[in-house]
Amino acid sequence: MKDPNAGITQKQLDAYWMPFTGNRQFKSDPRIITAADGCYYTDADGRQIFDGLSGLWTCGFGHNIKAINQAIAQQAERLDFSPTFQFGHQGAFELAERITQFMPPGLDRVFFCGSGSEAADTALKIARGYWRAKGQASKTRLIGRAKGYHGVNFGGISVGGISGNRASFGEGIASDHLRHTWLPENAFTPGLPAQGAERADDLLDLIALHDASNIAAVIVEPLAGSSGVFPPPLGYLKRLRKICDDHDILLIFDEVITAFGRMGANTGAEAFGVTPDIINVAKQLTNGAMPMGAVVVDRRIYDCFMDTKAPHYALEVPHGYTYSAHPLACAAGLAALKILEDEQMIERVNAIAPIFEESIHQLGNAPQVVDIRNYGLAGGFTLSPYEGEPLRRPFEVAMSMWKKGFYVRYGGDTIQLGLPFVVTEQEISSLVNALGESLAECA
Ligand code: PXG
Repeated sequence: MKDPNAGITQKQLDAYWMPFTGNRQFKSDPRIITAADGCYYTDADGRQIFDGLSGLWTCGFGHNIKAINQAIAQQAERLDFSPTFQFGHQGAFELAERITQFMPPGLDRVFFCGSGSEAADTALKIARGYWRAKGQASKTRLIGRAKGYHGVNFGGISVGGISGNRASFGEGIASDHLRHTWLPENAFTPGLPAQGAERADDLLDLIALHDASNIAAVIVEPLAGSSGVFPPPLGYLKRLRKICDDHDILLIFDEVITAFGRMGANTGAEAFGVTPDIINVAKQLTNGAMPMGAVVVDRRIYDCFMDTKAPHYALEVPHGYTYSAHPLACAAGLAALKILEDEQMIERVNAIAPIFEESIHQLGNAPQVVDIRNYGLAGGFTLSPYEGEPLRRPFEVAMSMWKKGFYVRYGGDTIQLGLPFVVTEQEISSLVNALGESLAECA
């Protein structure tokens, strides 16, 4: 019998304050992961666990990708760290240009950071700085959307629309929120829901309230991910784009989950046919092997910052992180984007996505399932709550799945699936069968 705690002592368990984790529950029954390869984790008992969320939406290619590992190792030997304030290293420039090849035309200036949360706050600061540079300094308010997730820093939680992530922390920055796009009449719609484009008009109400002269930007996930996978209603993003254009408001797509393949396209912008002014990326950029985020901006935003009368040696934007464009992350990013292209990952997503869609919607009659949503290789289930305990059932389902050898994500009243791009039809079938059993057990 193996040690289920993998030799981790009680003192060690106590010392680690785990992120987004019920620490008391976890430490009473630890789930320790010791290795990963392909679509499977190994746990401390030696069990193989299927990775139903591609890590945390990070590892679309699966785990232990040799070309990425080698790129990181070789980079570490050559240049382990380089200051990126006032100095540059080759990988940063190379990766910036490479990223632009996956972005919609016009979005071709890249600011690096270390995570999706840093990308959110960076993009919001760039939006405010842009209007100030244009002499419209009153345009500071930032608009998010209910059910939106933009990480956990103060900007991100201010525009974020998951109240539980904000409730404990007091005042944020000046923001307001569109309503979410989930409508009961769309329940169980495969792909993009037909109803709800008019919810974009919420922005007109917020403009009437705050006035466009005080609004810097709107930030949305083209497909809301962590709140439970909510694809945009048909026509919604186009309408939002039009209103932003009409009122001189920047549109930011937070594509931390949707960029680099998961939507069966380079970006959600491409998948849904709408080009924002700024796109945030992270996660899949390095296939999760190194922490990295980036904010990709329309060239006219960059040019606006450069068009300054300040001395040529002055900073155009006093912003950046010690780990912006970290050499190891750049190496991982370059290797990952090469694989995305060479191994036709997007084509693979498009080939398997219809099978994923059909399979998960077979659970439409499973007990306690009140909605199923999907797009590309993202899927979300809403479960009916226990009386007075809305969060318990998804937790129980996810724990039951873990026991059966499947890692799925639970959050709020939802279960989320973000399958690896290299998943097989057989693996989808096993996962969906197990989920059906777990739902029945937790009915
Ligand atoms: N924006 C979006 C759209 C995200 O999904 C972040 C920003 C923040 O990224 P960092 O790297 O700071 O965590 C995210 C992160 C889930 C889940 O269960 C989703 C995320 C993170 C952890 C879990 O869906 N998304």
